[in-house]
Amino acid sequence: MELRCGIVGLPNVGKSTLFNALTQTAAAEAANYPFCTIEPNVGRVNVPDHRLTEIAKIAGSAQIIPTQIEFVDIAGLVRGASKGEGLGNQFLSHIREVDAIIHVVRCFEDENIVHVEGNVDPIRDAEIIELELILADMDSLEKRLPNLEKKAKQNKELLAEIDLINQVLDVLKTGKPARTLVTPENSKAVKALQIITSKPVLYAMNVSETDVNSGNTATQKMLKKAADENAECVMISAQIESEIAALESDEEKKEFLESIGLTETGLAKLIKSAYHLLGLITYLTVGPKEARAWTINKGMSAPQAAGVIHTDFEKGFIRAETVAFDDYIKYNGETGARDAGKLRLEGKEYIVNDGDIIHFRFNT
Ligand SMILES: Nc1nc2c(ncn2[C@@H]2O[C@H](COP(=O)(O)OP(=O)(O)OP(=O)(O)O)[C@@H](O)[C@H]2O)c(=O)[nH]1
Ligand SMILES: [Mg+2]
Repeated sequence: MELRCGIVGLPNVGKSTLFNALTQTAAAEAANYPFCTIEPNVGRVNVPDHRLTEIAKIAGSAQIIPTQIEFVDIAGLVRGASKGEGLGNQFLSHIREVDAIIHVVRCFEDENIVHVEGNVDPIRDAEIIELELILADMDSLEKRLPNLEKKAKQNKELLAEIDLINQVLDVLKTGKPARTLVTPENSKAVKALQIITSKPVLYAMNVSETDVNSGNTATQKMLKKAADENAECVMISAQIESEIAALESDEEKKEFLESIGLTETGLAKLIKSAYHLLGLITYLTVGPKEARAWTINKGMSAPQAAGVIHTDFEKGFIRAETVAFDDYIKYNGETGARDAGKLRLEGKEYIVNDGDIIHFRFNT
């Protein structure tokens, strides 16, 4: 289960700078002219998790395997994109299948960096992007309808999909994103429509180095907007992130962060937010061969969590031998935890917690 995030925003707001820093590659060209990114860039990064290092040390694991997160960087969207303005619209297809949208808004002043709308105003910018995404979704759904209606004459099962599309279109026509209509009951069906505004959104406010701790008037406004929408919002400095990415060792990175009054990288912040936004948690497995992290949905039962490793684990599930991370550390590993009565034998009904260290027993 790999988490995928698509990065959207106006041109020149710092999407590629952020993407580069996140993926620590120079694959996506970042440059001071709008539409610098033409092809979408896909990058995968390891999800930093200090717990893995700690349990690997105790268990003497030969290898550490973190979970990964994928970022897709596309060209900036502009006002009128849905009518063919700019380049961004044609790349929206690259983010139809992501799990979440990272919407980068510019909250930094810099007269040397062209702002396509003339001045810094993240609320206006966010509304432009949202409207373009709504129009793109409407266009995509309306195009599908005639064909579906034709097929539905033979295949009545398609009627439900048509009905859902019409419901979504009604919402989009009022200028609201499709996510406002998503419920636990319809979420799967809506997801299958592969539209963009149904996906949860995380705003990344790109600020200058000097504002990264306390923000500015633009970030205050954005925070309020995000709160009103129940969206996640993080403050990040793409510039700082790229400086951090250029540093070699973790030690240097930590020192640099501390010197500017930060405790974690923007990447860590973004990932935390994305996990929170999507209701994801991590459980761990450990042994002499490897210490490994697995991403699952919060609320998954032990067999479902086992199924993320292998479907056989789910089918043949017997029990989950579980130690909480804190106990694992406190009692110096599995044996110590067992002796202290902290190794639990959990059954089919067990709901996995974040940081559980699990050994699955199963039949094949
Ligand atoms: N001062 C300042 N400049 C930044 C910051 N983030 C990005 N820039 C600069 O802004 C310019 C555009 O950055 P990109 O990352 O290419 O922007 P983009 O959003 O990917 O733009 P498109 O690909 O054209 O949509 C580059 O010259 C960056 O160096 C920042 O936090 N502060
Ligand atoms: Mg770019």
